[in-house]
Amino acid sequence: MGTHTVEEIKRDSQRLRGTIAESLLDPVTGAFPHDDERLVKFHGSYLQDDRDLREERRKQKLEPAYGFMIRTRTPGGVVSPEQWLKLDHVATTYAERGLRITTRQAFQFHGVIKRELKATMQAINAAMIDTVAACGDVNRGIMVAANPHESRAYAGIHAQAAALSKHLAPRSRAYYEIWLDEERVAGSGEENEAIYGETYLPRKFKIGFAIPPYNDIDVFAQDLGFIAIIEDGEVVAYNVAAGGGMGATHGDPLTYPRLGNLLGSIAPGEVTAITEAAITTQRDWGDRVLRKHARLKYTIDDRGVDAFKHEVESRSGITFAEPRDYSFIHNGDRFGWIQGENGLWHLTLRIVSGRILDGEQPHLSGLRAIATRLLAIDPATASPEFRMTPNQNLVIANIPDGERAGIDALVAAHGLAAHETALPLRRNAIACVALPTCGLAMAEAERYLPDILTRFEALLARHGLSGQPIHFRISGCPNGCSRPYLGEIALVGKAPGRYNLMLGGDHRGQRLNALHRENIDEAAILAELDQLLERYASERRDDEYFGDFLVRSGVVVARALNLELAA
Ligand code: SRM
Ligand code: SF4
Repeated sequence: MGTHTVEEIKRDSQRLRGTIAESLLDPVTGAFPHDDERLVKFHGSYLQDDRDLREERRKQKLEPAYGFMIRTRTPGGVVSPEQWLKLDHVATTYAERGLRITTRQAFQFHGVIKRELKATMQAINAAMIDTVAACGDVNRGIMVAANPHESRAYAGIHAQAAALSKHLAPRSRAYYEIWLDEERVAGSGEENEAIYGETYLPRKFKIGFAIPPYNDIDVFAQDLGFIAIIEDGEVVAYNVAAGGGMGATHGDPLTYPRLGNLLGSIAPGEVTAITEAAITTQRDWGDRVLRKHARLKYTIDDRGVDAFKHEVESRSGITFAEPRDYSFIHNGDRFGWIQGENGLWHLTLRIVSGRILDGEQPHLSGLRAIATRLLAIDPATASPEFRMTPNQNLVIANIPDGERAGIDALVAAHGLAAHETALPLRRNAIACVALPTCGLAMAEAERYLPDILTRFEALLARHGLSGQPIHFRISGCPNGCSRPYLGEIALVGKAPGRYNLMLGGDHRGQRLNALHRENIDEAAILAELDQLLERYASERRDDEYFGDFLVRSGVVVARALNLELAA
C-alpha cells in the first residue's frame, strides 16, 4: 500500500478521527502509523523521538525512543494561576523537560509516552485548556500582544482573539471522543465544517493582534495580522496585513520568508467576517499539491495582492478603508514592573528559550510558589494571570501594589531575576526548540543559545558595545520557528555545528534580514561578527541599531516592508 498524501488522509479521516483510538491501544510500538501520525497533529500533538538516543537505539536494534509533543491552544498565552498549577502538574507527571513557552504563546510538553498520552490530554483538559487545532492544517494559536500597559484595550483585544479562536476551531468532535471519551452522536449535523470543508486548509494558518507601538507578535510574519488602532483607550479600528510567513527550505527558491502586505483598515466588529473571508479564500485558492508552496504568502504572490484583497472584500461584503496611522518602536518585550492604566502592576520575567525547569535554578518551583501566592489574592481586588509573550517570556499580570514585594522575594529566591541581570542581547534572544526533539532540526538552537550568547557577549565587550540591544535569533533549520529572518543577527541551522549567518533585520519587525555567509561554523561566525562589530563601534551614528547600520553601510541589502497599498 502506498503512502497517502496529506490531502487524502484528511479527506478519508472521518473528520480527523482516522484510527487514532485504535492506534493508542497498540502495545507493540510507542509510535503511530503514518496516517494517524499526520492526523494527531490536528489534536495538538506530534510524534517525535529523542534524537540524542537514535544511534544508540539503532545499534541495539530497538525502535527509536518515541515520545509525543503536546501543544496547548491558549489564545494570547493567558492562563490563570489555577491553570498554571495544573499545567505544572502535567509537566512534572507526564512530560520530560518541564514546561516550554513557545514563540506563539502556547505551552509545549515534550516526551509524553504513548501509553500516557490520553491521560495527559485529560489532565490538560482538567485545566480547562485544550489542544484542538494547536497544530495541523487549520487556524493555529492566535497571538495577542502581551501589552502590560494598555490594560483596557488589551482586555477587549484578548477577548476578541479568544472568541475568534473558538469560532475557527474545527467543528469535528473527534478530539472530545478520542481523548475525553465523549459518546459519538451520529448524524447530529454538529460536525459541519462550514469554514474548512472536509479537507481543511491546504496548510497551517496564523493570526495575530498587535498593539502599537510594540510589535512583539511580529505582525508581518502572520498569515493574517491585525494592528489595533487605539484612541482614548478604545480600539477604534484595525489595520489588516496578510501574507506574512517565515518558513523556507535551503536551496529551494520556490520557498522564502515574506512580510505581510497591508490591505487597509476595518472596524473592530468586522474582524470575524474578514478573517473568514481570508481563510476561505486560502482554502479555495491555496496549493493542494505542493505542500511547500501551500501557505497564504505563496497564494498571494501567485494571484497578486490586489486579487486577494478584492476576493476577501467580495466574500466578506466589507471594503477596506485606507490604513490608519500607526508606528512600531520595537518587537521585543518590556521587562520588569510596569503599571497598567488600571493601576494594577505587571512583571515581565526573562525565561531563556521559554524553558521552565527545575535545573540549575528552581524556576518551575519558583513559578509554582508565585502561582500559589496569586491564588491567595482577593478576587475582589484583582484577577492575576500569567501571560506568555511571543518572545518566550512570561508576564505576571494584574498585581495590586501591595503584592509586589512578596512576588519580588519569590522571584529572587528562585533565580528568576534574569530580566534585571542579563545584558540586552541575552534578554531579547530567541531560540527554537530544535534538538533533541524536533525531527526537522539540522543543528542545535535552544541548547546552544546560552553558549553562543556568552561568546557574542565577549565580542560586544571587546568593542565596548555590551549595552547594545542587538536582536539575535537562532533556528535549527530554515523553517524559522524563532522568526529568525527578522533578527538583526540570526543563525539558521544548516548541518551539525554549521549555520547560515543572516544579518540586517530591524528592531520593529518590519525588515527581513539577508543571507550574509552560508554554512559556516562557530569560529567563522565569530570572526565575521568581530569585524562587523568593530566597524559598528567606530562608524555608527547616534542611537543607530546594528541592523540599521549594516544596511546603511551596504554590508547587507535587506528587504523592508512594502508599505504600498494594494489597489
Ligand atoms: Fe514551528 C514545524 C516548533 C513557531 C514555522 N515547529 C515545527 C515542528 C512541529 C517540527 C515538525 O514539523 O516536526 C517543531 C516542533 C519542535 C519541538 O520539538 O517542539 C516546531 N514552531 C515550533 C515552536 C515550539 C518553536 C519555539 O521554539 O517556540 C513554535 C510553536 C508555536 C505555537 O505555539 O504554535 C513554532 N513555527 C513557528 C513559527 C513562528 C510563528 O508562527 O510566529 C514559524 C514561522 C512562521 C510561519 O509559520 O511561517 C514556524 N514550524 C514552522 C515550519 C515552516 C512552515 C512553512 O511555511 O514552511 C515548520 C515545518 C512545517 O510546517 O512543515 C514548523
Ligand atoms: Fe525544528 Fe526547524 Fe522549527 Fe527549529 S526552526 S523547531 S529546528 S522545525
